[in-house]
Order: sequence, then C-alpha cells, then structure tokens
Amino acid sequence: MSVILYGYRYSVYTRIVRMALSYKEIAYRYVEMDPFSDEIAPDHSNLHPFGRVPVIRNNDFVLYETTAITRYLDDISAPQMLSPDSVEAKARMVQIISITDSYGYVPMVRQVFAHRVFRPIEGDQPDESVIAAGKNTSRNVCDALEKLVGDDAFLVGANISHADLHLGAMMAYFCATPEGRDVLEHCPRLKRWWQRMADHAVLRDSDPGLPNA
Ligand SMILES: N[C@@H](CCC(=O)N[C@@H](CS)C(=O)NCC(=O)O)C(=O)O
Repeated sequence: MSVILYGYRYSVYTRIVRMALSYKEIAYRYVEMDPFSDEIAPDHSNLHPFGRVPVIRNNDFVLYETTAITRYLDDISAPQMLSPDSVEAKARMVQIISITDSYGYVPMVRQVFAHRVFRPIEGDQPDESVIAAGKNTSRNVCDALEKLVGDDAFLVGANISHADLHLGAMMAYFCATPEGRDVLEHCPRLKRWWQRMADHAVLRDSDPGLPNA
C-alpha cells in the first residue's frame, strides 16, 4: 500500500479522510492542494475534474469523493471497521452522512463558520445576513439529526462509524461559532454526542487549527 492524500488543510472533507486514515492506522503521504487558490496546480484538474479536495491515490488507483474514499479505506484495512454490522444501523449511517452533505455543509460550514471565523481572520467583513440564513437552515438540520440520535455512545451504535467522522468534522467548525453552540443548546442528544465526539482522539488529533491573522 502506498497512499497519498491530496487535501487542503482547512477542508472539512480532507479532515474526514484524515480521520479515517488515522482510525484505520494507514500510513500516508500528504500533499497540500488549496482548491480556493487562484493558482490551481496543473495536477489538480487531472486528479479531480471539479477542482475540489480530497483525492487519494493508492499506487495507481486514484479516487475522489469523500464517502467513496472513506469506504475504500475501510475496506482495504482491517480490523477496526467504520461501518456497523446491522443493516438498519448501516442505513442510518448513510442517511446521516447524506443529510450532512446535502443540507448541513453549506449552512454550517460555508455560511456560519466561514463568515463568522474565517473571513475576519483574512481581513474580510462577515456578512451577517449570510450568517443568519445559515444559522436558520442549520437549525432545521440539527433538529432532524436530533431525532436520529439514539442512546448509544456514537451516532449509530457503540462504536465510532463513518457518520461520526463526517458529522464530527462539520460540527467542529460549526461549534467554533456562538451561532453553532446556540443551535446545539436546543438539541440535547446531539449536544451529548458532540461533547463525547469532540473529546475523541481521532477528532482532536486532526484539528487543523486556524490560519494566522
Ligand atoms: N462532494 C465532495 C465535496 C468536496 C468539497 O466540497 N471540498 C471542498 C473543501 S472542504 C472544496 O474542495 N471546495 C472547493 C470549491 O468549492 O471550489 C466530497 O465529498 O469530497
């Protein structure tokens, strides 16, 4: 196995792959590729037709799309699996990932976090109307997730799964904002899960920090 991860330090999707690699104890080389840069590396479009990250390469096998990557990593390295055995738990896991991608990423990360935290660091003004809209949509997302969280330690069972990595990466940014913490106050089960997840080594060790002002 000779794995290379092409990613961007502050990307939540790159972080999900990093967490999967760490959990699966797969050694890899990391190549930084900023998809937001004006100067896109010539290699980038060969690797990802939509100019995004992450992408992985394992020998000659190149793969993009985070859920495909993390499933692949899970399959090529035993023994700790990131998918539960039960059919229902697996379906719930896929559902949570899909909700996170389809409805959560933009409001939680691109609207609330990016405007409240990233823009000021980069010397740009946050757009309060974007933050307010993002918070509003995120509330619906968290309310929906709240109904899916059970009594187990993790989202779909006693062990950490792909769903925990996926939502965990987004929640880390969302809860770095007062808006995110406020939304979570109204979702006690999700908040309990997040407190446990935030303390998990796999999440803590993948923290990219923030850029210098
Ligand atoms: N569906 C893709 C989404 C990846 C994605 O949106 N990555 C962001 C960084 S977190 C990106 O590359 N954005 C660049 C852009 O939007 O131009 C996946 O699951 O990997």
